[in-house]
Amino acid sequence: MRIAANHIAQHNESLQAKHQARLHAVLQETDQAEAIIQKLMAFNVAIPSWALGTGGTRFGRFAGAGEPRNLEEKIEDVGLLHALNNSSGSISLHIPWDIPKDYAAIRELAGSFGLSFDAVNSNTFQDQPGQPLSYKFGSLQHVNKAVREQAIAHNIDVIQHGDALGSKALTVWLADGSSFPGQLNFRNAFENTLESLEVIYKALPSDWKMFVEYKAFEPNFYSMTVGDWGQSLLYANKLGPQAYTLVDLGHHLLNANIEQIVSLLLMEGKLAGFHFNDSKYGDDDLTVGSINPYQLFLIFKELVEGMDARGMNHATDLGWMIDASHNLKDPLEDLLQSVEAIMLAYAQALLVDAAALKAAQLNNDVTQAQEILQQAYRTDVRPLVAEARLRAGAALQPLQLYRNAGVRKALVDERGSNTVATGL
Ligand SMILES: [Mn+2]
Repeated sequence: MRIAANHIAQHNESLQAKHQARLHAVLQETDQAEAIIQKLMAFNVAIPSWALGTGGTRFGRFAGAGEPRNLEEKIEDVGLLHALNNSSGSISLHIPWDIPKDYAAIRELAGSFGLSFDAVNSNTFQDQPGQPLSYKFGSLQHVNKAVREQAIAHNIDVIQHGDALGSKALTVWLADGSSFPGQLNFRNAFENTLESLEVIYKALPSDWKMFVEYKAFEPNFYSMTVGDWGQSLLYANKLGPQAYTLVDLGHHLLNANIEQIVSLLLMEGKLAGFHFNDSKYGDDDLTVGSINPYQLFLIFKELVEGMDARGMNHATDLGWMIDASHNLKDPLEDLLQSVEAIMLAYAQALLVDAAALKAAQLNNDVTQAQEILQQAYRTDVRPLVAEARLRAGAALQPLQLYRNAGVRKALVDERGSNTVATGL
């Protein structure tokens, strides 16, 4: 299914007068509006292929309807999002769930929706049918060299699939670790993992990056072999200039100061990018901005400040991706909300008066520093984000158009009500 351009135009026309009035109000607040709109138009967030179906919890899964049945339909779904918001211009694939049968045809299909291929993700957190050796006790860390070699070969295979599609990064997230004290020798686990990553690193094309994602706990509950940003940074520094630390917002212990982590990783030139989601307790994988939008704003404030300090391009120099799971909502509606939350936080961060903040910091004017941040955070930037979409031919109100156009019903009619997205 595709949303016709004239359908979007009609939708925008019906909302135009109200939009202009709201835009006028925010233009009174800042003289940066035009620059912000340009940056918003250039910004894109990758959609992971596994977020297009219902995720479920470890207690059960309540399937949605009209879920994508194959890679082609996943690309179609991301194409729908991108047509609606002009900010979902790439898809992140998961191997082996999304192995293409025909690379050229898949590239052509993605191109027809204006999509490119973001980082490819390997999977050694579960055993695949027919796999000779098990990852029950880890993959790249495993005490048995043959298991490590199998996991290395899989990661190199993922690089080759990604390369054929035009991806430029491999994301490695390991479930490796231990659930009981004494189970694992920490140093041996680290050394085995490093040695394995070194072999994978050598297989990277020269214009590729390796993203080393960390996670504090789960599925292992005593130790994780890439458990925090310090450990990830150790691996990345030892591996070399193509290796970076990937931050997933849900992969920290409760109340960790993620914005400070981001700031220091950027300072070191080792921040790969982001997996966006939101959480209340652990790795909840909820809709971005649904629980703590202020934290998201503070993170973006550090991203903008840190990237500007290094002269980086906001849109292209880091990897931006959603990594969420949808148990209750329509996945496409959830993703529209998540992308919107990211764009709003980015726009608010761009609004921060950096010079005034620096002056307040140098004067130890704590009150004024807080005022400057909250002035930006409390400005209603929704009209700026909507204007960026309007200029790009996308929808002023993507979620409203998605519902009014009956997109989910059309997908159910086409795919059936009992589909289960591949890989889930
Ligand atoms: Mn992640």
